[in-house]
Amino acid sequence: MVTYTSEIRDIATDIKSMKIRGAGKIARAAAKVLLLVSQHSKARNIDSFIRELDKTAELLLKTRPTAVSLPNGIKFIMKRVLEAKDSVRDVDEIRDIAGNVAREFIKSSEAAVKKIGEIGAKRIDASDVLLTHCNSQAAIAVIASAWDQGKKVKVFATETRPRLQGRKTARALSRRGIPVTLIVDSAVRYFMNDVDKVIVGADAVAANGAVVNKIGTSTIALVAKEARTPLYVATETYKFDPETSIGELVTIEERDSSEVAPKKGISDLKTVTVRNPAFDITPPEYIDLIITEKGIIPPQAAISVIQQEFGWMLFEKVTRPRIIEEE
Ligand code: RI2
Repeated sequence: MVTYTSEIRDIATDIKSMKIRGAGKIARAAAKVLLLVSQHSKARNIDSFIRELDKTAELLLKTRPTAVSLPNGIKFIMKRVLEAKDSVRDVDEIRDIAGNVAREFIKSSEAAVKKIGEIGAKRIDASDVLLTHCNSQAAIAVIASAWDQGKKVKVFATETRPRLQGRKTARALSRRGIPVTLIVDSAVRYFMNDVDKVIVGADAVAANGAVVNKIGTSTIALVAKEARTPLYVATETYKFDPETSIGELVTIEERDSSEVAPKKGISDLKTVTVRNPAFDITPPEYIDLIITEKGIIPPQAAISVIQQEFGWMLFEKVTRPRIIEEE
């Protein structure tokens, strides 16, 4: 039996309800859960402890299906724990190792966002007008870092229906003194000729360089292409999806209709169906650069990142880190 404290359950529920959201943040929250399980586990032996981590991973992976940062973060931690399994003396030692690896993941994930900001800011010119969509810590890091270097950028932020996360972006940028114009998603084409660069985050990057991000990103990319406005994606390398290199498709999360229209009055009408996909896919031809913490790459180089970062995972068909057999 896994000892789930209320804190652990709350984090899982908050990821599902999107109280905790953003691909990077949910990966860090998942790592924190594994850290808490390691601290609270009452497992008497090494195998039982690993089984507890595995069960917890299963619970976490059910929360949100699209952002690959979540399974990649979990697999990173599980891999390190399993590597240590045969050389530890007892369950306390493996618990310590699991906790330390989870802490290490959280720290390196935060450092990656900062680094993306520094690297990405080099591609922003003084007085650029930028456009961003949804609420991405990585994209905000680039904008904020450019601003901190004295580049007097201005930003269009889309409100991002249906959950209006663009308002969070407007708030975050405004707190730094950055001028922001908040627009409805459908005004993107109206303003695109005033924009120098589009910068968005990612929930997953496929082996062919396609980027999965908040619904509406691919439409913005289309409009940017028409206006010859470059589109940059800011993303940590742990959002690259190794399974796409063996032909797996990224699952697009479809959320409840109530986020789009109230159940009473609209979505209860007999002939009305409400659809609410949370993400879409922007093909590589619409992406100019991908800014990662390891450097800037063209989307076509995504496969190299996957080989370098996740070579160990390739050809291991792991939809969840089921490492040891059920009892
Ligand atoms: P960071 C978000 O997904 C948005 O799609 C955003 O662009 C992406 O995660 C990356 O965010 P959601 O959780 O990791 O709001 O850059 O559905 O913060």
